[in-house]
Amino acid sequence: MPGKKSVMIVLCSLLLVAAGCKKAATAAPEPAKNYTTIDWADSGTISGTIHFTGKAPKPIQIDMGQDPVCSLSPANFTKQYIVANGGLENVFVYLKSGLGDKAYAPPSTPVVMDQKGCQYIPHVIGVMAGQPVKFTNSDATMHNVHMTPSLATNQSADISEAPNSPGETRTLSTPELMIPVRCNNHPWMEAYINVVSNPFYAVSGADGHFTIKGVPPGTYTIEADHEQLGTKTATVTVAPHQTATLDFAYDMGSETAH
Ligand SMILES: [Cu+2]
Repeated sequence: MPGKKSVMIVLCSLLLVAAGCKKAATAAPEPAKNYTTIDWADSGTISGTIHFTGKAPKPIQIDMGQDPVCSLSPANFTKQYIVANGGLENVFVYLKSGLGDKAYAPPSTPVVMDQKGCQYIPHVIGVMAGQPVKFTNSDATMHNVHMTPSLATNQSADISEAPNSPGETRTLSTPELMIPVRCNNHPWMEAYINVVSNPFYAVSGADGHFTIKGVPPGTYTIEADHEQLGTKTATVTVAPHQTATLDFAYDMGSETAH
């Protein structure tokens, strides 16, 4: 039966030759693993706040005048430091170690990063290694997704997306934090992708708060990462049905107290 499948195989082989096999290296299926599923009945929660002290640069309104479509969008501000009530937004928090040999299957549902109002939304995302990221364009202008991982095992991307494009999907295979995404058409557009090996992660919200649910009982190293201020780690013990509180504090070390 020389059906669709064999045609696909021939096509793929040709593409591999053309692409120097780079794509195949990351797209190869992983060997079957004994995956652990989240035990919601016996798990705990890690919850806390990313505190910020000192004086952060105030968000600056971006001049989007170079693109008439962008300039019609709502005002767009820099997102490096968003502090509200002493809490820092857009900090990626994840379970760095302590799971032992537990492995979790990457979801097949993509994490979506949209281009809307000539900015990436959300500004910071988390995704599991092997889980797709979908880049969509909700704007009536041409955008570009230029993703530049540092690790050779994660494939970079440079995707042009037409107005109101339904989007393209890419998958990163290896854990790596704060992979930058920029738009070649609009130099102010910037976002970060965090690839991790387990589903226990969160991004701090507008008040600096984060919550990670479904964590199996145990003692873990948790890491927080901010695009400018870097990483901080802490240890936390999670008990069944309990919420363990874990706060992090970043300080710009300025003359202004919080
Ligand atoms: Cu753009």
